[in-house]
Order: sequence, then structure tokens, then C-alpha cells
Amino acid sequence: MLKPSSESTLNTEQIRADFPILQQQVHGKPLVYLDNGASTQRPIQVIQAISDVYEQCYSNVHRGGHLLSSRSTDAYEASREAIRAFIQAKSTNEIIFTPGTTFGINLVARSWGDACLKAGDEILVTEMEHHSNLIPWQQLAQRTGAVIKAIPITDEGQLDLSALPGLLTEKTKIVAMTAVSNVLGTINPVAKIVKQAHAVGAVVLVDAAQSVPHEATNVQTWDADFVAFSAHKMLGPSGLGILYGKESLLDAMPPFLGGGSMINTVTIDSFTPAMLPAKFEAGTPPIAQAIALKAAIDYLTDVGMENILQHEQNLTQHAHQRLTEIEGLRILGPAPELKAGLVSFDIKGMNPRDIAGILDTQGVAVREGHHCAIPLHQRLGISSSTRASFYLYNTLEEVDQFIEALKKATMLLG
Ligand code: 7TS
Repeated sequence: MLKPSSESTLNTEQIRADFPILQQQVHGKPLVYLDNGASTQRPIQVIQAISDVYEQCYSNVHRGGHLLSSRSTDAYEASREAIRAFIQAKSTNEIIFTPGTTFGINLVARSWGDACLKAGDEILVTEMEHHSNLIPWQQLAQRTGAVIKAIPITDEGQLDLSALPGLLTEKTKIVAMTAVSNVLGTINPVAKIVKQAHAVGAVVLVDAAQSVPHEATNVQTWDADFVAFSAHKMLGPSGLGILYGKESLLDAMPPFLGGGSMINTVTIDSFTPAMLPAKFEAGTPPIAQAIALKAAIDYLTDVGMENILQHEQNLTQHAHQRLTEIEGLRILGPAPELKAGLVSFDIKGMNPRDIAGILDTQGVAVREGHHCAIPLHQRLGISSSTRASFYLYNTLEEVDQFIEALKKATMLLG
């Protein structure tokens, strides 16, 4: 086991000063925000970027022949380039603005899936998927007659890769997997699975909602075909996500939604689609959100993604160690060094809703429930759990406050 590091890799005091929302008290206690897996907070730089858009350059993009429209369009495209560089994609044609991870996955299931799947084909998911990376594939299977299979997990909460050779066959057309589990925190070996999937001719979609915000991402090293993530989980605005797709695949796919901006030519009864990426951006996009995401990316890049992951793992390790002080508590998922920054747990005989309610009275915000991963909870033998999820602004002291509040909760509920 690694030793908990008391020396943070990050200057959290300086970072926290950038987050106005963290300065408040809730229920008379300093806010300890540990619900970052659901959505993170925004630094003043991102809030300022949003208000700058509306005060200085807001207009629709790619439309008007006037100055504000070209300013908005330039900023919108500059953000696309910042995202390309952040995830190391080859081209901005591979970066599609969407409303979120869920939308991006549905786009692929509809556009790629309807065109490429037929009855008897197989879709391979994992037992640790968020419903966003399950239901679109179930709907696709209903439409096409394809069959869904799942990579099982081990009792330690990792993917059981020994099952992979038996599951991956020439029938497998797509593997849809999460890079990091939103419940277990497990960091999955994406590149390894992509390699094996490609060997049988399957494409791979990576749900990166919980990984892009927490670790450096290189879509080319992964060699993934599609990668979806959300801005609101990485200091960015809500209502915005990114779908990365390899250019050759996106080029061959039919548009998902029809409307303005996604066409090249139109007659009364036909159209030809626009080139990438416009083909997949029908209608007025989330303009201010997309522009402001660049400020979030600049912030994360300045801090350094390696430093962020290291910091989160220090917090997770400290939380793991201190959680052992609580009787009847079971941590879900593997050892801290195998996880991104979160810890979910179950306490024998106690309802997560009651635990989270008491933590809230102590100023500690956590999430409870099935976390949109019902099949995973069934595999774990429970119906719900409590989750503390960390980000760059959390501190070891906050982990201690969380543990003290949890002890209070167990005393009251015990
Ligand atoms: N995939 C994973 C792995 C997620 O954790 C989430 C959101 C999504 C997809 C969906 O993202 P959206 O932005 O489209 O909603 N996860 C959570 C969570 O764990 N708690 O609240 C939302």
C-alpha cells in the first residue's frame, strides 16, 4: 500500500480561491463538496468566460455576415481546437459538440448503429456501465435484433479480462465500455481492450465521462473509435458535451439530427449533408457553453492532469484508510492506486439515503442511490450505495471532515 501523502501535489488553497461557490457555509457548516462525479464546480475564470461571451461577442455561429457572428464563430472554433489538443485527436473534424455524454452515445448508437448492425450481431458492454452506456445499446438491439453481452467484473471491482477472448468473436460489432467506473472508480485498460476488439473487427466506444476530467487523455494512444464526455464534469458549463470520432467513421455515418447548419444543399424533398464536423451539429449549438469550455481546459492544463490524478489518488487513499475505522463498512471497488478519485461504500444495516442526509446536515455533500448503475449494484449484492467523489479543489482536511461526519451518522443510525 502506498503511504498517504500529506504533501499535496497541488496548491489547493490557491485553487480554492478561484471557486466562489466553495466559500459558503451550508446548514451553518463550511461546505465540503464531494459530489464531483455528478457535476463539478466552476472557477471564476470559467464564470467570467461565460459572462464575457454575453457581454462582448455573443451571436449565432456560422451564420451572420457581421462582426459579432465572426467573433462568436472564431471563439467557438478556437474551443474546438483546444479540445482537440486536450485529448490529442488528429483533427478538429473529429470533435463534435453535443449536449453531453448521454447524447454522444445515443448519436453513435443511432447513426453508426442503425447503419452497421443486423440481427445476430453482438454488442459487448461491461457490468460496470452507467445507464447512459447501456440503454442506447439496448434500444439499438431492440431495433436491429442484435444481442448484448457483458464483460463481467471480478469481486475486487475490476474488469475480468480472462473472459474477453470468449466474448470477443467475429459477431462482435462494437464494444461500449467506460474508461472509469462512476461507482467503483476503477480505471479500465482501454488501449488493451481496444486492441483485442480491433483484432476481431469490432469498433470501440469509450464512455470517458469520468476519465477525461481526471487523467490525461490521448485518444490516439487508446486508438478508440468513439469517445464521449461532458463539460460539466470538468469545470465547464452544463448542457455541453463532446463526441470524438475517428474521421473515417464519422465521414461514413449518416447525420443523426436534421436541421439548420448540417446541410450542404437542400431541395424541397432532398438534402446533402455538410462536411464534418457541421454534419453532426444540427441547429443552434450551446454557443456560450462551448466557448467557455476553453477556459476550463486552460485551467485544467495549467494545473496539469498528472498532478490532478495524483492529488485525487492521495485523497482517495486517505479516505480508504480512514473508512476502515468505521464498523461494518465495505468499500466498493479496488485499491486506491487502481482508481480515479472517488470512493463508494456500503454500511451494513444502514440506508445510504439516511447517511447522505446526515452528512448534508454536517455540510458534506455526497451522492447516494444506484448512481445510474443498477446492474452493477445487483452484481455487488446491494441496491444502493453512498459515494464521495473528489476533484482538484478538495483537501485531506475535507476528507477528515467527511469521516468525522460519517462517524456521527453511524452513531445516530446505529
Ligand atoms: N457515463 C458515466 C460514466 C457517468 O458517470 C455519467 C454521469 C454519464 C455517462 C452521463 O453523463 P451526462 O453528462 O450525459 O449526464 N454520471 C453521474 C453520476 O455518477 N452521478 O450523477 C451523474
